[in-house]
Amino acid sequence: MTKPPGQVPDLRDDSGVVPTVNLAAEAGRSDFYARAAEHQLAPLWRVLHGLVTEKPVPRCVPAIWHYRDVRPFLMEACGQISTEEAERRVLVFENPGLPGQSRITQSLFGGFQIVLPGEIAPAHRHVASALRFIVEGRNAYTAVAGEKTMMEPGDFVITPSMAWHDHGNEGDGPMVWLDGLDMHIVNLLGASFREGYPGKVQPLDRPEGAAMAEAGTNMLPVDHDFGKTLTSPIFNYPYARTREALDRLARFREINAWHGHKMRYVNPVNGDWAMPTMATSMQLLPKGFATRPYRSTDSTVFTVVEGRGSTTVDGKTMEWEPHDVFIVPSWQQVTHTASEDAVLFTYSDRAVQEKLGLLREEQL
Ligand code: 1HN
Repeated sequence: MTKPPGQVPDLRDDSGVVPTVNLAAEAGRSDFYARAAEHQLAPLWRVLHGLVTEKPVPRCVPAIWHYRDVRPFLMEACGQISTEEAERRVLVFENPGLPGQSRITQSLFGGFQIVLPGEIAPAHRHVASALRFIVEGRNAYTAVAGEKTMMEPGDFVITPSMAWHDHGNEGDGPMVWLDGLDMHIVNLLGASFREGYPGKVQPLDRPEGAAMAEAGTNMLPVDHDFGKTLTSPIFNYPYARTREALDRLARFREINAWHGHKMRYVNPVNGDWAMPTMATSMQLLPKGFATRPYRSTDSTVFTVVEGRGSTTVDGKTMEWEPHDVFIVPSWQQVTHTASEDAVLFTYSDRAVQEKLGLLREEQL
């Protein structure tokens, strides 16, 4: 590449894209650029191809966090700060391509939260939606919009936008879960609000199991209005049921070459994803199974529920085992191989991309 002379800046944007303008002529335009900049005006032709790329240029990179490395830091965090002081004691997964931004992918947040026996994470609410995917521990609850649910490993739990939520550990061991949030999407749109509850916990005005009775049996009460929300009324999808569904599927159904046996979590009221912004799924990869190459525009967060195996993203291989968390960026070719029967939970921004007509995928 010919370097423009003097004070004219390098034309490559931070994705490495070079525009089509005649670099030799750029020097003669620098005075114009400088005067335009004083009026908050900038030439599109210097940035066009970096703004509108030929194909996705994800800022996030393939990455893996091994639970054996992360868990000691979670335990150490418990000695550093209480849940009360922290509000939420979470270690954030920072994608190495997006350091210092609390992003696990370009659009999503991911972190591991730890709650010790007797601790309460106080009630608050926010526009951002959250998912919890339980990693370790028992006898801890989350209360959401007046109803409590106990959480077990492998459960997928939803906190809808603006629902009051607090968590507590009534067991005798630490409770760890993966938090996934859409606040970067909310913030992009300038739509964030949050509030603390006036009190440590919210009042419980619905019995435990109410949501499951109303919406979790493939039937809905005829006299109930679920309102305008796009979030599933089921706020705990227990692992026992998910695992059984995958098992039953695997017994008779031909396996999908790109996904293994993969099921998505659905909102029983509208048939769409369980959450309006974050698509969530669980897949079973039988021992010895290797998927064919696949790519899609939704950068995806994976966590391993059971089993061992490896995932290759554009030629880079990551070996995984239970509770590891790894990332497959947008439009990068992925294959998975299971060395034991493996179960993987995923979340991504696919639910947003579908609603906006942006999602592309390719089965190779
Ligand atoms: C949050 O409210 C929770 O309620 C967890 O447990 C993680 C990360 C960022 C912002 C809010 C929770 C969060 C969070």
